[in-house]
Amino acid sequence: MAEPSLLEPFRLRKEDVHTFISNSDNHIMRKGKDMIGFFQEDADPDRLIYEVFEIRGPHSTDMGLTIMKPGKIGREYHMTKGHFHESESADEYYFCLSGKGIIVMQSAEGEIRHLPMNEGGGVYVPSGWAHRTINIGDDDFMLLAIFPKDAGHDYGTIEEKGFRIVVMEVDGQFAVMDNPSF
Ligand code: PAN
Ligand code: ZN
Repeated sequence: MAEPSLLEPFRLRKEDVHTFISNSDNHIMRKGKDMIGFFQEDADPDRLIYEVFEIRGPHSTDMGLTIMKPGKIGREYHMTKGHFHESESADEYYFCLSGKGIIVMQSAEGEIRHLPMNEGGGVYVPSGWAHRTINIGDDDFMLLAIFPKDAGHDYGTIEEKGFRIVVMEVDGQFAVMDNPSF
């Protein structure tokens, strides 16, 4: 594995995400073909849904910048796969740099929360809660996430069962609905 990058003090605004991107250690792209089974309908395999640029911090935390494209698959808004952290103690902080979205969180016991995320706002994801973000706006939805190095990402549980709720477009508005396949 590459050595962690040594970081200078920096700030991050929506205008200068390119600086973060050009310093990133890892780039993940999720297209329709990478998300088969996550949406109720399958997306065009080549459609870009979101990208993540990660910077490994030199000490206890890593950072991820997620850029989600606007759009829907059928009536379901673009969303991330969503995951639990493998480490039981790994919590996470999310900050919205631009756009309009929702974060859904679900505990191992099935308790569910959904919170709006808009430019300038942040959200705390406690340890033990799976999390997924959804772009309900017409523009890119950009998020900075900060998480412990040893967090680990468990995608399998969500891939198999999904979240208890889905976010769909109904009459031109977003609506949070029970997931029929949960
Ligand atoms: C984020 C997510 C990112 C992409 O950096 O990894 O938004 O979502 P998925 O990992 O679910 O595809 C984070 O929560 N890191 O822990
Ligand atoms: Zn996470």
